[in-house]
Amino acid sequence: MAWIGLSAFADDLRLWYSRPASNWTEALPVGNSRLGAMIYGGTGHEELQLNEETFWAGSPYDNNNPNARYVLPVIRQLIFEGKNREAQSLVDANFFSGKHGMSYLPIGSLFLDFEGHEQATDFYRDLDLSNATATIRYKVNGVDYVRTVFASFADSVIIVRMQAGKGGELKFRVSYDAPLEYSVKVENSMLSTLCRGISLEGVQSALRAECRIKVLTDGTVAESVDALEVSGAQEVTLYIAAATNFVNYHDVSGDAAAQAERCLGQAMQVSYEEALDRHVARYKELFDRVQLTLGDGIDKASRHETDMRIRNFNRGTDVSLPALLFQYGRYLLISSSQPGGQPANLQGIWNNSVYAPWDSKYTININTEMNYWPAEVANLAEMHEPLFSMLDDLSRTGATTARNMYGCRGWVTHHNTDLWRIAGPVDYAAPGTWPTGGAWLAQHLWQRYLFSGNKEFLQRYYPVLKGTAQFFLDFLIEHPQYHWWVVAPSVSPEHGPITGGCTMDNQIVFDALCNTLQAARVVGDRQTFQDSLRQIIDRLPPMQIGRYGQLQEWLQDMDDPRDEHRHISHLYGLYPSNQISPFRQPELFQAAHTTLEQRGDKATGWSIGWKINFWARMLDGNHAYRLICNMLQLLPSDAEAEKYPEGRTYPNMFDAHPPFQIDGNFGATAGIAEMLLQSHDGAVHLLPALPEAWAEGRVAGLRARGGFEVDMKWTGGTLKEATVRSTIGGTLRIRSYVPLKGNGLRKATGDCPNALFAPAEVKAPLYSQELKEKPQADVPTVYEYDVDTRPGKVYKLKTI
Ligand code: FUC
Repeated sequence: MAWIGLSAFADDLRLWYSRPASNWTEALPVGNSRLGAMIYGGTGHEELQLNEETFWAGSPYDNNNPNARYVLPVIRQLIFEGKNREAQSLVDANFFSGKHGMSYLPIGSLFLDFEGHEQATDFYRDLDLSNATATIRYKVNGVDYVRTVFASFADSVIIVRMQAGKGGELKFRVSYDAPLEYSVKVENSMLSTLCRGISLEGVQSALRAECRIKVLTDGTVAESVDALEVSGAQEVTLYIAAATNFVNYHDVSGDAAAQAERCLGQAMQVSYEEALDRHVARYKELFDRVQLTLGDGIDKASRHETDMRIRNFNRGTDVSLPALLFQYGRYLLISSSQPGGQPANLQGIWNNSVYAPWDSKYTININTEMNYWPAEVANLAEMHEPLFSMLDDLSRTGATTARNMYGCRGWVTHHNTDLWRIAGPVDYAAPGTWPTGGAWLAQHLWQRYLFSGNKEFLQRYYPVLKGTAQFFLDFLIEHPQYHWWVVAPSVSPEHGPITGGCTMDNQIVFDALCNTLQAARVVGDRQTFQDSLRQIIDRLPPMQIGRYGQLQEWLQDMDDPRDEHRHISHLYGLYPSNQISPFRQPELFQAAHTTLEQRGDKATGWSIGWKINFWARMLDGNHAYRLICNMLQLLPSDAEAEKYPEGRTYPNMFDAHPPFQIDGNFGATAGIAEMLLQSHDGAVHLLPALPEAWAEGRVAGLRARGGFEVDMKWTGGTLKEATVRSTIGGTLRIRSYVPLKGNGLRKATGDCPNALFAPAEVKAPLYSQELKEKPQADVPTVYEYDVDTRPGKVYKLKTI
């Protein structure tokens, strides 16, 4: 039996602990997108809490209220007359269906009970991000026991391998329980379980989850009514397969039992060793694309348990923990979002509650987008695919919503959706009146194109992107006072009144129309359509700078400089979009800076994740790092949230809103990447926001827009060398704080050399009458170079 020793390398990619988990946020997640398990690692009593990504409450339904169409003109009139409360009441009465979205459900837990193992010694458990396996080991009466768990990326099962250091010593009970109505059958060394979904808000339940738990062993297996008893074994392999009858958002005619059995049958055709090899090989193909070392490569901190590292992080001696956080986000995305599967929801795929916070569904006024921010830059483009497939679905359900509720072409989605791809407004007016969710999500299609240059991909998804623009061409209305074309009714997400033309909407509409226009040119759509987009783009509101020097959140200058609300939606234009750039609109950049200062550094988990990215875009590495410090504060458990009000990371490194939401993990991964590499304005910026705390380091495999892949090394806080691989050719414009030399490198001249990610043409900002002086931004000096690249070629750059 090979023990994993404790090493002291900064690149150590393990989360490890000397005790079993005592609650869910101490348990460790494995997943292959379809199946997920939270592993507690108990010695006497082990629990694997299980999920299957398509097990949700309800059945196909929609949540459109066609009354909206009839009251829409009145609501708009009220908003333009400043009667926002009256408008809100009308929205509340006519836009909602009483259906708030179905919840994502757990499929139960597998229990392993080892009598006499309660008092174990030499306990160790880990999750190894380098090979996506979890290990538990301990000693009882001088005998070593080891358990290895992985959710196979090659086969659609979870495999648990148990070994004893001495023949015949393994003896345990296998059982199952679930928080929902279920039944268990036992035969052929296998538990077959059936778990029923739930009805919610009048939507009948249609889904059932079938699970198969099969034991293979060199010992014996006895069967009781609802459990298996394994004894006299030295080795046991346990296979877990599960499936539901979900086929797609309008079809639930699948055969769950047959599918679970097919997965089990296929997985059992190969030996355990081969299954493990295949799993690890498939995973490494994705995970190993990016390496990040912070510090000098050797770090004493990684000798400490992960929860201790988080607890101590703010003492400032653990340089490499953010690298583990970065890679954990990549691990979680690989584990929760595989091609052909569902997109990662609010909790990825890991949920133990029938009534999870916010139903563990898709909140698309920030959270679902944030889940996918790392996909391209952190070199996991394939993981983006489930989101694209959801966009395909939403473009259909959302077309019905657009037509029935607003009488518009194209498609629309509001601030939430679920497995059934509802597109109507959810909850009530204040958060739910927001018809720009689908358009934001759809910008991921354009980003995928910018990172890959893949025209076939763009052609394939062009109708989805175009559908968002078509919706706005019909839906936008001229504001009678300002004469700009605005979205009304709407809200600045979860903040402020029902309104028209809030800044985030203006920015999202700008992207939806401009990016569709650029895509239309690539795929060769009609000139008349392109002209109609151009005309409206010219009539959108500009970004405005208010009396406190802030970027205005609304058309009216009504921001409160003491407001610390977690949503900073009007900075969408700074990140993830690039409408506010230090190099092109220094005044807007400064206004965004003022807004960030006003909102402060304290926030919920995902909001901290967003702020890391914002400060990276501010080119302020030390401030971005301060936000990482705020995120890496231990919250031992939800029960202790009051005692640890600043806690934002659980012992298992899941991000704490609190409660657990996975978006913060993904926001952190994207933010760390954004600190090291940015690609906006047609330029690839090397080390744009490196904090002093990361004076030494190296990174390999980050992706930039324009199809470039970048490796970098730095010492003393300064870039030393970089390697850029070009996948599709084209002009590479490099931005750096230090002068560079390299083959073919020449001083940059002219504008936007790379048509693939040229800067957005944003209107000049407007200033408040009360603002005495134009904001002046302190934009650092950069060196800019151009290289003409060829596909497949590598370009080596060094500092002079
Ligand atoms: C948005 C946020 C909340 C929470 C929820 C799931 O509504 O405002 O903070 O993250 O999504």
